[in-house]
Amino acid sequence: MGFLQAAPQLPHPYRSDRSLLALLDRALPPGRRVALDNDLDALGDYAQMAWQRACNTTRRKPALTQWDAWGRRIDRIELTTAWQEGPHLTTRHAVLAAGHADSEHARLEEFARVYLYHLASEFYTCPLAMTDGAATAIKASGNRELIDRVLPHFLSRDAGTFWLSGQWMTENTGGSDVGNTETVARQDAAGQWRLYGRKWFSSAVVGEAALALARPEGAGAGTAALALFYVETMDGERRKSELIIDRLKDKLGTRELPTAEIHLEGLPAWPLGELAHGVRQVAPMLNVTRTWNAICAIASMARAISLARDYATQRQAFGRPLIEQPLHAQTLADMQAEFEGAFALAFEVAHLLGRVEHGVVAPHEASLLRLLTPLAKLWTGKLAVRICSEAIECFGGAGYIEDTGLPQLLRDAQVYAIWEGTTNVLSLDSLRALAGDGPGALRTACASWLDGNDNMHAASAIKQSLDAASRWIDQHASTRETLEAGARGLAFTLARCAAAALLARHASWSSSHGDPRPAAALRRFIGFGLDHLVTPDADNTALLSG
Ligand code: MFK
Repeated sequence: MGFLQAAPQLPHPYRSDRSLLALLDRALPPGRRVALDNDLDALGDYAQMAWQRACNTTRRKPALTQWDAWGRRIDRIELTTAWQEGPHLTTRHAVLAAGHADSEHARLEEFARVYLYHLASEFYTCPLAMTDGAATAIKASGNRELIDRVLPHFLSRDAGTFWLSGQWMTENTGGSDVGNTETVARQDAAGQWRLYGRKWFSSAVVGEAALALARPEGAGAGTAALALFYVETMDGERRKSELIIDRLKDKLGTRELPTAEIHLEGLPAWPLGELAHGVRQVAPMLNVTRTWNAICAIASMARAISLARDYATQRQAFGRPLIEQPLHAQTLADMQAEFEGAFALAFEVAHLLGRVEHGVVAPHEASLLRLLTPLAKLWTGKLAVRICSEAIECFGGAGYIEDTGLPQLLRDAQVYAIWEGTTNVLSLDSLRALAGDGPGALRTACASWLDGNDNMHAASAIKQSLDAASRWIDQHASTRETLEAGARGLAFTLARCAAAALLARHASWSSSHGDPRPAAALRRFIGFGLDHLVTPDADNTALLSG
């Protein structure tokens, strides 16, 4: 046998992640930091084990069996090993419970766990995100009976009592335009609400509960007439007969995740609140799941870079390791710099969410959270695809080979730009946030993050891009079509400005603690440019005609 290339090794995802370690040291009081360490260490161990296990076993997919041998409808879904382990990992390490603890740092501590657990969980984090979002929306509804019934299950620290919740919004009529929802809610003779309709993307169908949008019978058309309902899916050990699983989706990625098409044929349901404005009621859930999306996106970037960097130290080409080849080293450094900006923004959203929920914020910070949430989601979703694509190229042909485990990183990353709203839908959502106090809140925040910073170049580049964005908004404020056509460029500009200012704050802290690397990342990040504004063409018809 001739030359054999060693496989890339995954460094410990917690102990080797200097961005996460430094963030927690900077942001958490020492007592909380120490208390968190055991869970993060254990989740890092699990992630390392799961990577090894995936490398050494044949990949499995969930399987749906609709009928038993005797003709009874059973809709049984067999899950992969990581999914079977999901409830135990989640409850043992308080992945969800931590986020609802009574502390302004609760969300930061939750999302540090999510970041480490995500890839090892094989996207079990998708229904966990839904469960976290459902817990948040139910709390916000103030529905005491429901809060007392479900929160002990959703936030349980015991796998035996833990429940997963889904979010059933998407229908054939639209993943984005949920105002077209066709599912109907009807009251039976006993006054019980029941749902009838088809839900097209149900990623938590193995769960015990869900929040579902439906149109009460006789209500008008459009978004405002929709109501938000809570449903339970199980009758003891059996799935309720009014919930029928039609099939599992055959997806580009996230194949361990049993995403299903389902029918509701009179499933009992309970309204969360008033029988209208369901989208307004589900919005707290959307904003939480979009934060999960951003954290999961940076987890994919971290994994891709970590493997590519390890490989670059071992793989020799043209007489030296790849890491010593100037262009390869530059490519890895560029990926790292973009990742550090994305990391800073995603975790700021996570921390801010907890601070807003606990009322420990400056006056502008609730509006800031409303704006940064879609910005972080849309920008990290796209960046994850770019970084994962670049990373698999770092392995040459090996990166294109299925059983290296590398192509899966790219296929899975594509979901971040789609799940919980596409890039364009999120760009339009950021216009909603900008219509309020968003622009002022972002300027105030960037100024405070840059306060006392001696990197004049970064401060000036951020200010220039924010000024350009403000001029752009003023210029197009009265032309809705133009504003919408340019919303993506505007959103990318604002996301990058916020990320750069946060990275500057972190670089300043790191430099004073003896680590110059975040400052180097900031220089590269600014070097890529912050301004992505494009003036949309007044008339795209000519360009788009066949
Ligand atoms: C990981 C595994 C993945 C597996 C594969 C998955 C593949 C993909 C499956 C999917 O389908 S994911 C897609 C999930 N769908 C979405 O995320 C919804 C996308 N659409 C939107 O986000 C729309 O913006 C939205 C439906 C929320 C609203 O659009 P509308 O119908 O035009 O409603 P409208 O009138 O603008 O907003 C209704 C209310 O909600 C307003 O408040 P008021 O009633 O007080 O006026 C809005 O201000 C409020 N609202 C909307 N978005 C909000 C919000 N409030 C707070 N935060 C937000 N983000």
